[in-house]
Amino acid sequence: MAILKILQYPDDRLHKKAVPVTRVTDKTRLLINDMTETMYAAPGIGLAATQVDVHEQVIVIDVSENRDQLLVLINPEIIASSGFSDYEEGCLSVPGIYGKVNRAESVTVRALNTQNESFVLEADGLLAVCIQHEMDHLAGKVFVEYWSRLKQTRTLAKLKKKQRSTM
Ligand code: QAP
Ligand code: CO
Repeated sequence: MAILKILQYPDDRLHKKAVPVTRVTDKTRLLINDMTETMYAAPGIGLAATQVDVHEQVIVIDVSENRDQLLVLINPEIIASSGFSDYEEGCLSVPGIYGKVNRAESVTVRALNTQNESFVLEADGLLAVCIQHEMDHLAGKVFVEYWSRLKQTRTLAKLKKKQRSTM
């Protein structure tokens, strides 16, 4: 296993659109193992392949308290959604920046597991928010891009300042 480098916002590669995995193979499972290790080490609750510069539709998530309920979503599709929520979100690609995004409260997702089998999952609460956040990454969208122009400009300034101070 290996810890992968996580792309840091702003980076054009975070805007690439991920392609579906044609067949889940050992190569896919290797990527998933590395992404899982990277997410737990960060530590984070979700990571999309886009964030490690692999533009395939693969997501790992673990929102559990004990960090022992890994969820892998390959080629995820939201087939139903309802309600509204506005959780305070963060992102491993945008460290130190947190803010609310309007999302669905519950989602039903269809995806493939690591054995190339299709399954359906109903999620709500933090898990539902996390699934939507990570699926946005696969579509090339970062959560701060939902914010107003003003708030995005301030966010970029803050990130730039932080970059300078850690050089
Ligand atoms: C996405 O984000 C998420 O700023 C996953 O300094 C987050 O794992 C979806 C992290 C919240 C819904 C709600 C962020 C770690 C981790 C930071 C993460 C940081 C260190 C973010
Ligand atoms: Co993120």
